[in-house]
Amino acid sequence: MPSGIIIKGIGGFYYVKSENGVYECKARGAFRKDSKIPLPGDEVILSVVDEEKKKGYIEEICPRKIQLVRPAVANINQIALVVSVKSPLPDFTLLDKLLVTVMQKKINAIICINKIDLDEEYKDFVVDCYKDTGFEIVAISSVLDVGFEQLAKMLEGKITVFAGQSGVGKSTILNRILDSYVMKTGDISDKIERGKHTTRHAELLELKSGGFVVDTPGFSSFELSDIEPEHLQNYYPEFKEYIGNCKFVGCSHITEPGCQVKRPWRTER
Ligand SMILES: Nc1nc2c(ncn2[C@@H]2O[C@H](COP(=O)(O)OP(=O)(O)O)[C@@H](O)[C@H]2O)c(=O)[nH]1
Ligand SMILES: [Mg+2]
Ligand SMILES: [Zn+2]
Repeated sequence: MPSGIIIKGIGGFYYVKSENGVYECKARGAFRKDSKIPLPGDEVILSVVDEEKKKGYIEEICPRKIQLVRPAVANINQIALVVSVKSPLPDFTLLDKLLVTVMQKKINAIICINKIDLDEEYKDFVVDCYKDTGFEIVAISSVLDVGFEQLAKMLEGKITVFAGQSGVGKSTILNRILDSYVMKTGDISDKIERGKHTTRHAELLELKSGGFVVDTPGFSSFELSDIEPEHLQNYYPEFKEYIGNCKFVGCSHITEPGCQVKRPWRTER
């Protein structure tokens, strides 16, 4: 039986991309007994009932490597966290929460700094803030037409979810990337729709380079799961060289005197 990857699910139908094209499938396999619900990103085994009309059944869901809850998508390789230098200003707390979460889930992250045409200096400041984290950083502007090649390289052959506040330019970036890199030349109206809609169902959009991207409507809130306050420091890679040098044992790096984690930041700015 052929295998494929679910690219979207709508109204009980799942669209499965396989070697021979995209099949419209219903779920029927034994996995339903375990109330396992197929997700975009799932690798599945399907049985074809009509080759001409491209219809089939999902018979089996392969074990998931990873699963996100919001957006509900499986087997992603990385998350591109998008902030803009202006309109809106970066929400650093949200960005940090997302970075902590991806580290906890052991997902790779890319920090995309968008709309750099609006404030070059502030872009440098944001890069400076995150340069020691070890995460990949890319600066983008659709107005100046920069950063897209670098970003496209980072997306090659991977499933990447785009996340960030609404208005930072996620859909613009994706339309742009899909314009230049999409496999099939998509229908124009379809593309406009895609830009307008705040996508409710996660959908895998295929890149020419073999990877997929997933748009999200943006996070208004985000919950960190199960991290003890004293362990939070371990999710900031740039703290590592200073932790343990603070004056007080158990320093929370907030207001304690002699804190070495805060010190370099205070003196440099
Ligand atoms: N100046 C500037 N504006 C941009 C850029 N990218 C997107 N925008 C604008 O930002 C607004 C929000 O973009 P959108 O892609 O819908 O953001 P999303 O909510 O994150 O999907 C739109 O008005 C875009 O035209 C950019 O590189 N520079
Ligand atoms: Mg959008
Ligand atoms: Zn400290």
